[in-house]
Amino acid sequence: MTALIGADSAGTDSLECYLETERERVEAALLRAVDGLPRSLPADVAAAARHGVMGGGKRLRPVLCVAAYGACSGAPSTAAYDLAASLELIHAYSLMHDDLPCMDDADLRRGRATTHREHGEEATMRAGAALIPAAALQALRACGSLGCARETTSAVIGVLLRAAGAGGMVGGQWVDLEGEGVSLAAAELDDLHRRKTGALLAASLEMGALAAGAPAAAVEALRAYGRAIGLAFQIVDDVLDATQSADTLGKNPSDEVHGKSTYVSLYGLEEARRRALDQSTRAVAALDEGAIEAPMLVALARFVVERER
Ligand code: GRG
Repeated sequence: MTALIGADSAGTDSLECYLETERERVEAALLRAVDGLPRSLPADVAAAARHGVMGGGKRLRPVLCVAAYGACSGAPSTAAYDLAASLELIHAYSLMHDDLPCMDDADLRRGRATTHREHGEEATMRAGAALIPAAALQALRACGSLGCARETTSAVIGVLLRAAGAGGMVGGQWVDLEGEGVSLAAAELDDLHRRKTGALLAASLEMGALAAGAPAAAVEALRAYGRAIGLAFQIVDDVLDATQSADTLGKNPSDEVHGKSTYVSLYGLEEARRRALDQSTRAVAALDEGAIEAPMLVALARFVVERER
């Protein structure tokens, strides 16, 4: 299988160009999604949702989804970006709720005021809740536009909702909250992050592959790639939290403040970095094993460990 995008080269310049173009397409899909939110939403809730969704960010999950779709079918269309936007709606809600005073109590996200600081706690809570079913509807409509069969549509939405739910992101967040001030063992930390961060990242790849009608072996290879970069991503997140300033991160480093166990507290900086690199290498090996030729996914595995925010 060959990726449509960037099949010739995956150097740093081409990765930056690719990411910029892809982010613009994702932004356009997100704008369509936000403009399409139910008119019944009260104005303050709709404004909070717009703030949370359109607030920038790396857009890594949708980019991965479209990259997987492209690697399996060769032709990402507008509808593929609409499908990918469903993941970002879930991600946006999780950040909006995570920043609330009852959780991280954060003032800054992506270099600007968090949604509740701008629109109030109540509107932010409601907007976050409204984004969950909106994401499922978004995926449902996109699968329709992509011409997915009924069983494929159901599999794609199942992957999204399971990754977002108690066995995935929400469950990981519970473990994270319960783990504040407690020293977690390595296996517990892996489990926490496989759920809290890794599940949605892996779902991004799996959804793209499923929607493209990829054979089971390719779906499995992309899922394995997703799991590995999910772990690499989180290890790097801990490294950045321990080493970077709020200016660079666009948010205040908070792991130490909240007494969280991190890969840095467990292994130290150097070993944490080595483990992130190891997971990135495993991700690329999973693509090779699945005979998936996708230079941009290879480059994205590198981007995940080399990123600075
Ligand atoms: C009430 C238990 C409970 C759950 C609600 C709040 C919540 C659901 C889940 C939170 C999950 C969470 C905060 C995951 C964070 C994962 C993470 C590392 C986010 C940062 O992702 P990036 O770096 O951010 O991709 P950008 O800004 O680039 O989009």
